[in-house]
Amino acid sequence: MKIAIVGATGAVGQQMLQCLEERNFDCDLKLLASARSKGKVFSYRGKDVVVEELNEHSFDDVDYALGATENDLTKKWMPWAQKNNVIVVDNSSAFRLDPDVPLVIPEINPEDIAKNHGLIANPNCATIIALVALNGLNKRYKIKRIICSTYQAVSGAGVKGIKDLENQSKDPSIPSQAFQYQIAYNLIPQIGSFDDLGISKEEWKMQNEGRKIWHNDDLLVNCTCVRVPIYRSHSESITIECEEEVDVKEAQEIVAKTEGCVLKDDPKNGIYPMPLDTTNQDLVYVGRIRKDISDLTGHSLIVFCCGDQIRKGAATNAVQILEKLVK
Ligand code: 2RA
Repeated sequence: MKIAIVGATGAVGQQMLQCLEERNFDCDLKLLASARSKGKVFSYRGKDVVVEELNEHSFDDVDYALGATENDLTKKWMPWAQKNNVIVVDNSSAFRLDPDVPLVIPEINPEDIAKNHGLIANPNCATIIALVALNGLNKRYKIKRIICSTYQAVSGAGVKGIKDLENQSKDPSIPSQAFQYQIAYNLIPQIGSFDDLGISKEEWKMQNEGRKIWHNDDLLVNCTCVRVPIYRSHSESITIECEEEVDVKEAQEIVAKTEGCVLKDDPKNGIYPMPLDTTNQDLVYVGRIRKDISDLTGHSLIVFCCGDQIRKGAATNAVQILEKLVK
């Protein structure tokens, strides 16, 4: 079985390679990237793999592909893959809302994988981290509305974002490559362009994608997405309004048993999720669970969660989908 990683030298592509290696995924691997990266050598299961330049014949001998390129490039190479009946798991946002394309978090809607017509989309990182944290609570309390503030790591903007933070942490005068403003010692309340409602592209994703993943077209979400000077983990402060009355102790027990989650909730003893703790591992940490005192109906709960954006927010989720595909 031959698997291609498309965009193999970017932050997500490199993490996909590492995830496959960690899982000792039995396959021949093809690494595809731009001409700039052609000839670079990486190791996979003890063998050297040389990066090849992506072109229309790249998929002639490929069975599955993991997509780790931006939207425009993804739209260019997807037909090349589909012409060869390659099954693609794509991390870009290009096809996420296409009705014929399953949008999957394996812990939540694995049954949707089988509905694919050759393409499965990976949700946005902030969506994955929030919905994994909330999935058990949604099953028990039926979430109607989500109000979410995200604190998104620079890795969401790829290698350039990581480099900006590295450089500016030493010398803040170094101009940003990935952001409009200095990111070190700063916060930027913009991820993606704004529409006429003043909502950014990133902020629409959680509602649009959450509705598709949870099969709930009535889900209402209001997001404020902020870029923060953290390397790899996204953090999210989330208020959920539910159909059922919520109970904090029960909610803690539910989260502790929710697949993909770790309960970190003993604030008086300094136990709560922090981005440094979730960096470079695949679980979503959830804590600070408490009733929303501003909702007198008792139907609202607040949680705080953290997850590694490059791993569970992108690469690991895609590899988990691939594992279910090839089983
Ligand atoms: C970001 N979620 O954090 C977007 C894309 N990875 O920039």
